[in-house]
Amino acid sequence: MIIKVPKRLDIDGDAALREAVDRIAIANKLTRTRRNFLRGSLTLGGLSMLTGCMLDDNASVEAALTSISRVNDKVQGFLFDPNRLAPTYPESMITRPFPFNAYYGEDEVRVVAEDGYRLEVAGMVADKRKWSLSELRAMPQADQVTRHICVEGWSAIGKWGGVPFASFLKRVGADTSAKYVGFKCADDYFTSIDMPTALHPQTLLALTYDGQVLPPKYGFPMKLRMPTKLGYKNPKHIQAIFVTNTYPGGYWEDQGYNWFGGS
Ligand SMILES: Nc1nc2c(c(=O)[nH]1)N[C@H]1C(S)=C(S)[C@@H](COP(=O)(O)O)O[C@H]1N2
Ligand SMILES: [Mo]
Repeated sequence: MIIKVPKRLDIDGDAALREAVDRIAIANKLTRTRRNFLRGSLTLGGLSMLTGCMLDDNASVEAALTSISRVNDKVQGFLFDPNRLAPTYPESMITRPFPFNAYYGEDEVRVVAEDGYRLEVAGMVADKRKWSLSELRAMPQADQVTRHICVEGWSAIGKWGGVPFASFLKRVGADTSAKYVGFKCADDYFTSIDMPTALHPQTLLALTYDGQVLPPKYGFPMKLRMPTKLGYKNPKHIQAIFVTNTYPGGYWEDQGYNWFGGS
């Protein structure tokens, strides 16, 4: 299965976290992956009844599964509560060292040079000016100590600081009635999120980790940090941000991970 809720997570005595994990588990039940979907409850016959099409070739099976998966994203978007906050923790609970993860090993971490770096902003925004890091650092900053949960079965508490993403979107004049915000990264990673999560008060355009400039392994020059979403939805090394109504998918999402990926 693709969305795994880590079983070894120590959630005793943390009711808010337990609830968040339960909500992810519920979302997961609603959103079976393509392979599980075929292996699991529904037969191809049942699927063709649901979609009203004859599923006699691979392309139409794929199309039917994609349309069902997109419906499940909508259900999860509906369940998402834009006012509910993810749990926060005291600094004494920060996991040290905080784990590194990417689709490559730590010896291949992308090192982006600060000189000449400019964040690109595109799509449905009024102001497409590029941003230097010092301009981003001059905006009001916030920080959070929250838990990162990776579908590979680990979780860790970390401290990130940066620009609340809602204020950044406001500043660039983003059309917040658009459906998606997409991210292109300096490695070959890319992902996208729903607008309500982009505007969530804990969604942070993170420039620091544990009070220091974000180190390369955690995504220099910036990552989008969302404690309401699983690890793979949190892009590191962001190069470009775009606002769109066209579904942008993502690196793992295009390989079957659930697109909403959150609680
Ligand atoms: N650019 C980029 N962002 C990425 C990834 C990646 O491979 N490349 N991996 C994702 C996954 S699966 C996880 S769990 C987190 C890991 O972040 P960390 O190294 O800060 O723990 O980054 C996410 N964002
Ligand atoms: Mo992950």
